[in-house]
Amino acid sequence: MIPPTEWPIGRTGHIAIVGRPNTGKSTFLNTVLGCHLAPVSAKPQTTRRRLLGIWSQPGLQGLFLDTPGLFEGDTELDRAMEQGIRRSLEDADVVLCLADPLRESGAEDRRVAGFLRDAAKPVLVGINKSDLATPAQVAAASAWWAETLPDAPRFVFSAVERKTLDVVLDALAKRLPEGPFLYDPETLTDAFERDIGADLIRETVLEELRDEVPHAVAVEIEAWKEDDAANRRVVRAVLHVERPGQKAILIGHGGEMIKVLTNRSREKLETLCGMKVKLDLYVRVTADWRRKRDALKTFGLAGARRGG
Ligand SMILES: Nc1nc2c(ncn2[C@@H]2O[C@H](COP(=O)(O)OP(=O)(O)OP(=O)(O)O)[C@@H](O)[C@H]2O)c(=O)[nH]1
Ligand SMILES: [Mg+2]
Repeated sequence: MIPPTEWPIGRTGHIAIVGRPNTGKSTFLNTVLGCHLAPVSAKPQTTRRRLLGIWSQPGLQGLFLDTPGLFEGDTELDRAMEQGIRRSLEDADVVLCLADPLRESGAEDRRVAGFLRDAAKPVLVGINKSDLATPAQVAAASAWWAETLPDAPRFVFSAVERKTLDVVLDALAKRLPEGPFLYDPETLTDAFERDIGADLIRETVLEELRDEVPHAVAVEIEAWKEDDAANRRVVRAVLHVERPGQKAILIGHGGEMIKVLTNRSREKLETLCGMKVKLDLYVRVTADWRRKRDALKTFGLAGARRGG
């Protein structure tokens, strides 16, 4: 820990990462920080709450805010996610809007652009996934954003390849104001370890289950404590689902699925915590939790929370 009086002065500010679902926002954050902090999956709507990632360099502290993908939904959860995006845009000194050239730009990107116009913050557009996209796809995405947000410079890169990110990172850094660092330069986030753990368990659910089921799952950590004698972390988490049928799918035939979820999640938690983890997962039905504000608060998906 470096004491606050010794934190350097330099360019310091918030960078909101926004875009429609699945454009690579969380992947970008993880690559910049060099660690698996934010949940990532091939399914849309992976991120549900904003996450602060602190990128400290000599003379520079970029406070990245990873946000949920913007889409139009009708549940309390969808509204809470949208609120998280708006709050992040309010807090931002500069915005990185990520686009996915593999999918045609359309209504969702138009909505993102509307949010950005309302926020009236400096915007850079990142055309991501350049390792997968054809030159024609990159050109089409670039042309669409040039027409939609003519003042926003565009950058092409791949969020899975760190070396391609330097140009956009430089451009973001230049747009941050001068000031004292806001966080200890040795820390990567202000999120609680148990919240990151909950998100990694949910990431595992997204990886292992198909269709709509993973979207009906919320992870609540009931216990997260040290077992000093055994030098390990003891974690008990509940997977809340909305209906009994989903509970049966999560448990699986003869308990096969819950075993897979427990083993894969445990590996991730052990990497996160740097120690052995004893993990117990339970499945509980909390009917229609995505429509209930109280449930969202209990699960840390709405209301006051850390994150920049
Ligand atoms: N090949 C390749 N895959 C990428 C790249 N960026 C992201 N991905 C993949 O795209 C998928 C979505 O990535 P995420 O980082 O979860 O996307 P997101 O924008 O945070 O998604 P939401 O949280 O749902 O809004 C994952 O399968 C990533 O591995 C990239 O530059 N190249
Ligand atoms: Mg994400």
